[in-house]
Amino acid sequence: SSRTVLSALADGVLTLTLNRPDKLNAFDEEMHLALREGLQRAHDDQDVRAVLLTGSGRGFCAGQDLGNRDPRKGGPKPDLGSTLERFYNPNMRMIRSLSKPVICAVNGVAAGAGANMALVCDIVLAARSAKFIQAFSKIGLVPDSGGTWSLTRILGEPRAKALMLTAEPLMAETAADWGLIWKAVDDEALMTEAQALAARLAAGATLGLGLTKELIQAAATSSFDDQLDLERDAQQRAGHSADYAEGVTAFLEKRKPEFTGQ
Ligand code: T3D
Repeated sequence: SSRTVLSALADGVLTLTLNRPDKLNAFDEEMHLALREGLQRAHDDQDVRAVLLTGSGRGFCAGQDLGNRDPRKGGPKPDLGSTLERFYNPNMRMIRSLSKPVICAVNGVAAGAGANMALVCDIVLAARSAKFIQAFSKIGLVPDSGGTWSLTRILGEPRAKALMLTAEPLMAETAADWGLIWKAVDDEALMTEAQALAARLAAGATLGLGLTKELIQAAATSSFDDQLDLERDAQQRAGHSADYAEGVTAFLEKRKPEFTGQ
């Protein structure tokens, strides 16, 4: 495992910490690959039942490391379509398709692909001092990492366009008021609260939570009838899980359930 993404498993929570603090955790190839490795572990390891993504230092993630894109250094122009295809997009897809909850603790500024990566996560908490910046337009690029999809769906065109065309920072509190994230939390409380939430989810009925995530994501493109069918199929699977049996037993015995994730 790499030092550019710290990876630690405790109580079923795999915490992945972006760790290039001097660059506000901007992405270079090594950090992309390290994040991919962490997400792959989250997928493969049965002991991982929730993921907590955060950043070290005062920033969450400043998007692409522009030091690696210096035109003054000469050479051919970079093929950014290829870097999205090879590095950004696979990680965004892994977060979204992971059948375990991914909590994001946005500890500081989230800019460019860093902002949009946060929005791919399932539950986003942000420090009150954190801001989200669709920085792309300032350097002549288009928003990526799903930003044109997420912001447009969540906020609608008027706010998505204003944020993306102007690159004006959006404070955590407003992001929460607009429904872009789950909540803004006092800076000092962010990590405690995010860890508690991640631990709670990691102690949950993992199969059911994974299916729930899948269903919600399918809703965007399903008809009502199709969605009812998907719910039927997912409920059938959940109904066969050990955690469902435990959940009902615990209810009837008036005690807390002890879910195993199976
Ligand atoms: O290229 C491709 O593969 C295509 C994919 C693109 C995806 C993208 O994400 S494009 C967007 C890239 N990101 C940006 O344009 C954001 C650039 N950064 C900023 O605008 C500002 O740094 C922030 C608004 C994020 C934070 O501002 P502030 O004032 O709090 O901090 P700062 O002083 O600007 O940054 C602190 C240090 O981090 C500084 O280094 P120094 O001077 O102390 O040595 C700064 O250069 C460095 N840093 C911040 N962001 C980046 C970065 N270094 C490299 N790349 C960065 N993106």
